[in-house]
Amino acid sequence: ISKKEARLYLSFIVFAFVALFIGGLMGLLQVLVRSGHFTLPSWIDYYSILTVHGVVLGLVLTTFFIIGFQFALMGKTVGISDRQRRLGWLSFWVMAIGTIMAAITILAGRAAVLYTFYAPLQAHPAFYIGLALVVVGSWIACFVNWHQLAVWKKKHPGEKSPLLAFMVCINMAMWFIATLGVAATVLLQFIPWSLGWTATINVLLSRTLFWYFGHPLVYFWLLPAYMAWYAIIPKIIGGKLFSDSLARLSFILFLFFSIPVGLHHQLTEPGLDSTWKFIQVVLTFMVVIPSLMTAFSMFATFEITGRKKGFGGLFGWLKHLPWKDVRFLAPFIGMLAFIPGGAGGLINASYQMNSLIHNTIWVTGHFHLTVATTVVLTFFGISYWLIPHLTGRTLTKSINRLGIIQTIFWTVGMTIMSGAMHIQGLLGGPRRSSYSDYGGSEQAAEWGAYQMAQAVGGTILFIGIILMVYIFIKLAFFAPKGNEEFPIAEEEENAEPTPMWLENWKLWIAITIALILFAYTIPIFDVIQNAPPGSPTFDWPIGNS
Ligand code: HAS
Repeated sequence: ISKKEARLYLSFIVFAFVALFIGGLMGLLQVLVRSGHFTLPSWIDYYSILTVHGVVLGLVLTTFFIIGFQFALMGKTVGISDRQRRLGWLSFWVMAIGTIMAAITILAGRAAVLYTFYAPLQAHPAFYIGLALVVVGSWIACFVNWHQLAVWKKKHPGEKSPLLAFMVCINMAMWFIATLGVAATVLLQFIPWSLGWTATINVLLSRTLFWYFGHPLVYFWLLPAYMAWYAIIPKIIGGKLFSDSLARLSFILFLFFSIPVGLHHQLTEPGLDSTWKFIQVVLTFMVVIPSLMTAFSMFATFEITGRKKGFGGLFGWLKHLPWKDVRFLAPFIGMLAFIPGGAGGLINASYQMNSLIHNTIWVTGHFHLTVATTVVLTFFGISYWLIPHLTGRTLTKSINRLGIIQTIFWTVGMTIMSGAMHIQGLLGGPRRSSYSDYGGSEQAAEWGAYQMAQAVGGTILFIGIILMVYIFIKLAFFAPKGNEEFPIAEEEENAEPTPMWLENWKLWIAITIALILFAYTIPIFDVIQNAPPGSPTFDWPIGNS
């Protein structure tokens, strides 16, 4: 890999690790405050910290890591030209400037609007302009990635595209279509409103457009982890990819069903017809299918590899897995976490059960299992080989051992914290609130022990973050020089050849758009027609002063 290329990919990843440290620190403050045993100094506002935590980890760490990783995958599989690389830098700088603008606004206390930032909360215009820049920067990356694949295809007529490049382009297609919703609400609603050009805002429209983007956002996080599970983990365990066609099909299904499902975040919301909520719940259950296909494929890969190595018996093949290799262990624990994490998602999506958990801290527990464990542990697993590969160093035995300790800290901390969040949520504990005994209420008294457990789990996790940042610095600057492998698996010999129709991009995009139009046209029309024209700025308890 050329130095110039490596520098581009690494810049995105460095940004992500800085975000990890800042966001993690804010997370620690939150669990401490919620435990009731710690008060923030009067000049720090709880909701500003919660906003930094959500924005920096949920939006910045993820987006920067993903785009850096995806660029590295594209560079490796289809190549990158000088011009594409320069555009990659443009994407980086536009996103970085946008992030810094938004971060300064939040730290100045002018954007305590949480990472979902929908109305009626209002932030300073610089926050929205910053976010718009992040989106525009990411679009540049989309176009570069698509162009990279197009150039490759031109040079290789009639050949199927490399699997990882195909996956990156699907993820970017989904991202592009999804971000149109958030771009619309930011440009047409929030910026004019925050600048005082319009006196009111259609709250329901802003929330609906946000969730049109907000749900595919979670799959934008998940799919790079799936790229590693499908195409990289098999190589690390000494096996092969179970089926190229199955992997492609599952990504296509994600493209179809990730977007027309946002209403499952708004099931309790008045002003939306329940028929459409129900339809989107059904579509939500469709988006579960590609995850089940992935689980099947991973089991198949593990079992086939184990049996080929001669491990028999019902579960004997489990023994062959390289448990002491952190490049495998961290993502594997991510997979395990996705079993309860995904099951929780099914509960959330079930129309009736949603009313039990909505706006409780159960939801926070759900996404700490899914994004903060499944996705983040897989990203850590990727970092152990990608960073030394980019910096011309190697993952030594001692760093590997430290990585295993880090993984254990993460697993233990997250199990305690997320488990306690799930239970407290079922007992009615609200999400997004600082500590209160609710006037001595009996129900609130039941939550105390779980809040303490979250503080304990959160503290263990913070140690995990410090360890990870230390490992990152070691891998980037101090590990011995060498060549770390970029592991990409080949397909099993006896797999059926991948049919070419799986690359029918026009058809996939057309079906995606048709599904979106079906699921969203009438709800959006209703929201514009029937919702009250606006609502006053919401000043309490989260002020916009
Ligand atoms: Fe979710 C809320 C439904 C997946 C993230 N979700 C959230 C929020 C976030 C989030 C951030 O329907 C909060 C948003 C906010 O701030 O308000 N979610 C689902 C469903 C799925 C799902 C149906 N969510 C995710 C993923 C996320 C994520 C992935 C991030 C990466 N979620 C919801 C709903 C809400 C929600 C409602 C709104 C709640 C409310 O009312 O506010 C599905 O995609 C899940 C399908 C997954 C599975 C698991 C498959 C298992 C696999 C692992 C295999 C393991 C192996 C190893 C092979 C069915 C693939 C095994 C080896 C052995 C040896 C055992």
